Amino acid sequence: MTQSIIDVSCRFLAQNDKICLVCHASPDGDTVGGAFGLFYALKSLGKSVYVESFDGFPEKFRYLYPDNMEKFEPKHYVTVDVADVGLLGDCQKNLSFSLCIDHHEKNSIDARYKCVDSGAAATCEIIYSIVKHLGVKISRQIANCLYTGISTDTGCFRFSNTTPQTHKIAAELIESGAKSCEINFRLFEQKTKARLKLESLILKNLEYYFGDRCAIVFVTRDMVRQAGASETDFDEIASIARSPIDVLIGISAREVENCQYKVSVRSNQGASALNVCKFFGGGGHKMAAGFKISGDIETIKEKILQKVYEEIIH
Ligand SMILES: [Mn+2]
Repeated sequence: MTQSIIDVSCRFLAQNDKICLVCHASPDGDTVGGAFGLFYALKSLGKSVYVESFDGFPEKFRYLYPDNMEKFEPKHYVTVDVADVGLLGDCQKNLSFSLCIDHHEKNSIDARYKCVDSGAAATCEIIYSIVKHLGVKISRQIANCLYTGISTDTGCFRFSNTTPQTHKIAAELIESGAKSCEINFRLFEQKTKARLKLESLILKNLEYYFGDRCAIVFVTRDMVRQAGASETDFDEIASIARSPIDVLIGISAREVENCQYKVSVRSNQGASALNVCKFFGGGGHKMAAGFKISGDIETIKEKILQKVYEEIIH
């Protein structure tokens, strides 16, 4: 990312006040961590600032946000980790945005200033540069926020978006007091009972095909009910089907409405999840893609397996 975009963004933030930072729907660690990292930095400069999430802030990020936040009529809206207005609440969609800070490849937010770097593993990497450039000392609180975002979006530094720069920033955040072990334990090891029950049902129903090179599972509404799972229990659930050692393509099809399925496809080196999903009108990244389909389980399964067969036997 060019330094000048950071310069422009910092000049805007330094020269303006009464700022509302906006998070995306189903807020994750990057949007919440990024927004609050910047929130604490701007607060330390004496600014009036608050964070808005129309979807609320998940309990699992309770350690990142303050008990009370004073709201006011903002002069400026700044989006954090929001790729598209479709990820905002109805009352936010038509706001005029002063600054957009993001790392998604396709960012369609209409903002006066755009600070978008698709080479960054997380929006929190960009916020890190902004905070440093603003001359704000990275406090322990800011460090915890930014570390949470980076660890979230890199799947604990396992995904291919992780760069040497990612590790360098993470190291500096730990030096500034980020509680990396505690955060990673919370994010990647600790689970609700409902989530564990859901995982056990998924493992029980996982089917293998093509000499174990494909694993597929249908997550029905009945299974979700049985587990007592809620929306947050589905984070990264699609990766379970890809985890068995010989699997090239792992598929999880979640029933969202009666006989309507949201299909998540994950692939390992040597196969493209995206190829499979494109055929069904979906999209995504090479190793992680998805699509929607309706019908009965057996018919859908047959169609998907046919396409997977073509993808892995070519
Ligand atoms: Mn992100």
